[in-house]
Amino acid sequence: GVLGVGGAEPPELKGDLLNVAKVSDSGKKQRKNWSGMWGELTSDQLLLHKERQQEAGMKAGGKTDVVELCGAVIEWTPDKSSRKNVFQITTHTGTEYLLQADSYSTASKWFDGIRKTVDSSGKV
Ligand code: I3P
Repeated sequence: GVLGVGGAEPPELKGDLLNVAKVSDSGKKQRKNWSGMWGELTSDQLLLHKERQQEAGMKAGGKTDVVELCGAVIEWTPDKSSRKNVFQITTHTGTEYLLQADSYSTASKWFDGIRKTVDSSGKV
């Protein structure tokens, strides 16, 4: 589609439980350990909340992983897991996350949203 003057607002998503495995931390390989995290896509970050209430800012102290999307790369990675619908985000610092949902529509909705954010975040 054609973007209007000023570009489109980045998409924002939340409310889905995503399976997440951090497989590299700044280039250092991590043991693959899947866990369910509540996703929240902002204009430039993917927040991964351990607890759902954190989405609403209702709960302090819970764990949230912040994935910076500026300069990140996102790709489907069917060969990196026995699970279906797996995609990978590699941040500009070399941290790699695998994300997965059993529902293809959920996985593709997040993939598309994150990809749009990645694409728009380089253009200030
Ligand atoms: C891993 C665990 C992961 C699995 C991974 C295993 O074992 O079973 O769920 O990834 O496979 O190594 P462990 O808990 O002992 O570390 P998938 O679920 O994505 O297949 P992998 O090594 O082939 O990635």
